[in-house]
Amino acid sequence: MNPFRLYLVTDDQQDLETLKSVVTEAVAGGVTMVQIREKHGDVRAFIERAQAVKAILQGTGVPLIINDRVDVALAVDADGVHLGQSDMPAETARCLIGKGKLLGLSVENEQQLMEAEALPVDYVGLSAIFATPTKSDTKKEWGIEGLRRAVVQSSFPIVAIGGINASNLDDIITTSVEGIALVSAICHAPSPKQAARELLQQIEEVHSHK
Ligand code: TZP
Ligand code: MG
Repeated sequence: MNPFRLYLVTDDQQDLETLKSVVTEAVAGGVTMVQIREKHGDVRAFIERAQAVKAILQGTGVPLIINDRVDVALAVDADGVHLGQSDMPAETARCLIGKGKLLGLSVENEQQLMEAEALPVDYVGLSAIFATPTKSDTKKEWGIEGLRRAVVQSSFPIVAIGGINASNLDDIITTSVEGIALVSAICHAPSPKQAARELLQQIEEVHSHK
């Protein structure tokens, strides 16, 4: 099973109890990977939240990815790390986490996408496909055509992120992208379980017509 298919990225504005219930429901709904993304709290809170999510994912086969921080990933023995362009260099992160862990990198333009080809990463996150209130400092919108070109160009699996929801998912999937990552479409849904389940069904539906 492709682990990138439906990739949940958590909302750091949600408190610990909400985070736990969102992740529990999203996994029940079928998400294939979970990234803990913390932008505002301290490192202790980050570790506490990562440990709580790790406990939920234990035994499910759903990998746990830590955003930005290799130290937190090592501290909780996560399955991988997702780096931004201003985080630790990918080569350094790979040395620290070892070969058996997943390493992802966000790319914000064509230059970074090309440079990633030489890096020891497992997948690339294309940021951002569409403008989104969840992340206000995105530099570029790849759009559907930009995503399509990137999928052809890159030798790595591509994960699309930014403004993705049920209304634009069909267009995203027809680009043959390996995965989609979402925050609000799952974390802010009335039922994260139902949202994940419906998104997954929609993805499978589009694939079955290709
Ligand atoms: N990186 C690029 S856009 C984004 C991140 C973390 C946020 C995506 O959130 P949403 O709510 O799925 O648009
Ligand atoms: Mg980051």
